[in-house]
Amino acid sequence: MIKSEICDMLGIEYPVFQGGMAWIADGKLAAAVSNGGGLGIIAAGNAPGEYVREQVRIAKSLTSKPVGVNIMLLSPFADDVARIVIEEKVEVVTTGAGNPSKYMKDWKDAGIKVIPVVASVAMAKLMTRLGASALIAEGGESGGHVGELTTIVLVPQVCDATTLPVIAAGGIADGRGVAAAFMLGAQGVQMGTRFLSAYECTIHPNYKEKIIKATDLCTMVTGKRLGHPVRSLRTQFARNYFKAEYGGASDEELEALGTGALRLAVQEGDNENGCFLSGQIAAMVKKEQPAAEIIKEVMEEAEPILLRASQWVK
Ligand code: TUI
Repeated sequence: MIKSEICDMLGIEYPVFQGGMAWIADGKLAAAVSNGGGLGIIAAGNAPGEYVREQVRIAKSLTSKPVGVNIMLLSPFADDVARIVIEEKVEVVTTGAGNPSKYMKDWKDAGIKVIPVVASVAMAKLMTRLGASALIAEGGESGGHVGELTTIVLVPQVCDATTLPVIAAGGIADGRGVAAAFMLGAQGVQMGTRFLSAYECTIHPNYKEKIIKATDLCTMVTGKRLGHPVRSLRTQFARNYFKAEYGGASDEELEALGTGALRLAVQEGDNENGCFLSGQIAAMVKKEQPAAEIIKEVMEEAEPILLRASQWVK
């Protein structure tokens, strides 16, 4: 059994976080992951604070285990959500797509464990200084908002820059990825794309099918021109957006193209206008299965790989 410091710190059985996927990671999915021994995380995304409060209450009605909330810092509702996680006594807050410095003191005073996503060494150092409990080092193989560095390059540098436990994210969907993350110095993993295939993940069936049928070169990054690069499946929508981006569309036209695209993918399975966020590892997601089974399977796969690694040492 693979146990690490992060398991004791958070009171979880397996060092596995479920990524806070906007429009996707609701209270039901988070509770299923937490009941399976990982850390389930509700995504605030761009949703109003009251939606997040409702999802926290749903999760807490379904599990007695700790549950986290991911705050997407580009959201117009980030301030509201930052307050609501305190009111709802959420145990763990993760943050994404920005710098959470201005909230850190209030969260820490409320006893919340703050685990920011960092995409650079500078951010890792800053978050360590401001009292984060751990760090998620997310490489650009991940789905959604992406940084510049890959997981294999980012994780060891973040490990060197901090004394905190590091959770690796981006490109991890099976035991080999978990073992590799541990080899790089991480002591836990966060997976997003793999949990898209969980039974308890209530995305549109078209979305699940696209993930399960995905192949190695199935994702692309759009949005760089407006400063918010996002990795998604290489659908007609993504190609059209990319063409508009580099074909002279105005900023306003690009904003209009992107508006509502995540919701259209998740709720309507809209092939033409939906933006199906996905990590590069989608090709390795093979079937629908319960969240608890995913966690157990991935961690059990990692064990013999980690044990075997020492055979090469002569
Ligand atoms: O946040 C994510 N992934 C996301 S958020 C999202 S919703 C969205 N919608 C429209 C535009 C943009 C996002 C979909 N997927 N992952 C965590 C993550 N955070 N990856 C990289 C970062 C990051 C990047 C820069 C964290 C901190 C950072 O610091 C920059 C700074 O402010 O110095």
